[in-house]
Amino acid sequence: MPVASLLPFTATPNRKSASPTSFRLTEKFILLLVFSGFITLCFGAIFFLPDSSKLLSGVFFRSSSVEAETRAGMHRPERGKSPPSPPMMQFSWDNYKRYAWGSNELRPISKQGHSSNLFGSLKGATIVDALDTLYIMEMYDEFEAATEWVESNLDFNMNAEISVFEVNIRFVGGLLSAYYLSGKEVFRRKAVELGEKLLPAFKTPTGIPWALLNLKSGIGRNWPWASGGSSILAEYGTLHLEFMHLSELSGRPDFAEKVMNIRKVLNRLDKPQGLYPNYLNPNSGQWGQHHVSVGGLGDSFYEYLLKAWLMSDKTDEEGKKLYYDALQAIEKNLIRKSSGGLTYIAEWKGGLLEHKMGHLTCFAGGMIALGADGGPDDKTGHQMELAAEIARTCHESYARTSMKLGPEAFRFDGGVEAIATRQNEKYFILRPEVIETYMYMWRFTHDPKYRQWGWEAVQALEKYCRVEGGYSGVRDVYANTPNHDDVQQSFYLAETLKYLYLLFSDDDHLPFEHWVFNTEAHPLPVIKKQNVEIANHLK
Ligand code: DMJ
Repeated sequence: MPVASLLPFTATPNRKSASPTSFRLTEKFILLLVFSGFITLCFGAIFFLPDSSKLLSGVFFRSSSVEAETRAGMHRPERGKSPPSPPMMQFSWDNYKRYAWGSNELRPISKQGHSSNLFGSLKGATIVDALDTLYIMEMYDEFEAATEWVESNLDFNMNAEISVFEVNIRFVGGLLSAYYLSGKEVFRRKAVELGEKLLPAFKTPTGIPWALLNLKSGIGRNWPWASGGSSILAEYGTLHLEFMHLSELSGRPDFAEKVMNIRKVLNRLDKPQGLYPNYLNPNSGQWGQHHVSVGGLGDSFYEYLLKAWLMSDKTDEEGKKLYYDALQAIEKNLIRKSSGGLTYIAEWKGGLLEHKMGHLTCFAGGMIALGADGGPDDKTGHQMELAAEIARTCHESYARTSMKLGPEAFRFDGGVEAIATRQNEKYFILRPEVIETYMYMWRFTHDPKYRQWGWEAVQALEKYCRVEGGYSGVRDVYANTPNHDDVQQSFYLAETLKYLYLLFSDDDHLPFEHWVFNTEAHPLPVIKKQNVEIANHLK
């Protein structure tokens, strides 16, 4: 509630000309009394916060300019006011709760539960993925219901073959964030318990983990389609942030040891042109096919190098060097400009470029902006320009469709630019990466076009993806009417709606100097310098 509304005599039109000095002495006294009461209340509230939140109070809690009126309805937000996503979150959540409670995801057209093979028979992906978004949006009743579900139903003791990467980024990441935000012990306990269940995945000759793991037997294997039985760069390279926090919270060094060993294996290998191929055999420790991508199969590996450095309070110099060296190789070998002036990140197959960029690749605008001011040789300005160009290209991929939503992949060949040409690349599954980049660009530049672009995405989501039972992906963003895929992905609640919310919030809401977002948008606190002994000890 704004302080002004607590006062007995706020400036009304009749009083417009009354300056504070024109108040009578008794009015001044009452004003002072009410104001000091308000301050006392604030301190009292901080005192009663749970422990972890107390540490972060003043860091996490929003500034007064983002009002708590956001659930009222959809309207175009003014700068710093009422993000559009809480009503969207409410609608997604209510429908999930009504039709699919306990299932991994919601089918919003057929109004029933949905699960992909990524989670095996594990349950509740949407609940765990959405916990922190509910908390951040102050949907505390919903957060309580989700907490109760986790306490009574989230069970890892099952004969389930799961994706180590997906379970780590969504379940471990979701539980860790929920713990750090709410201070509730159940989340810490469940995160560590699940982390322990994932450890057998690292039982390979090199310590590079399997992609798939049976939680009961501890037997792992790789995706049958992956080159020569390889593990995938974006999968084994996207465990670092969560595992460092698991060591931090459990006092067990083995989580950190496992991910630091991945770096050691990579450091020993030759990198073609300084690039990291997407496939690595966990038995031989040799690269598989020389395919390189900053999109699918590669993406979050690069993200986690940068964020490992940031999350270590900038003590992880190795992570920093690996990130900036990799970015340099990416710029030299993969980043190109189209004849129409659009900068894009191509894919690399054994030295040949495929002039295609994925929706997934669009996260890179945000990543490059986030890393810009730590770059070597005063590259900050250059990297910010690069990030802005990528954001523009990704916006173009949205703007050039009928629905103003981006395709899964778009090309820069055969006479097209930023347009999908293959039918199986025209779908949109509520992915977050473009909005994620708008959010980072907004924070670093305050250029209003990023909020404008975010608002365009909100309108398109409402027009084409919102259905009676929730939000659905669409099969062809170039069509005039939507053909829905009938899935409300858990990352829509974890990422897309959260990044939209942050795009329209003030900068001091989850500020970057204190929080790092995992690749599923789960905020993890920076581990302050005095707490990084475990990591240093392992190097
Ligand atoms: C999310 O699960 C994560 O962002 C991951 O890194 C990539 N894919 C999805 C969203 O598109």
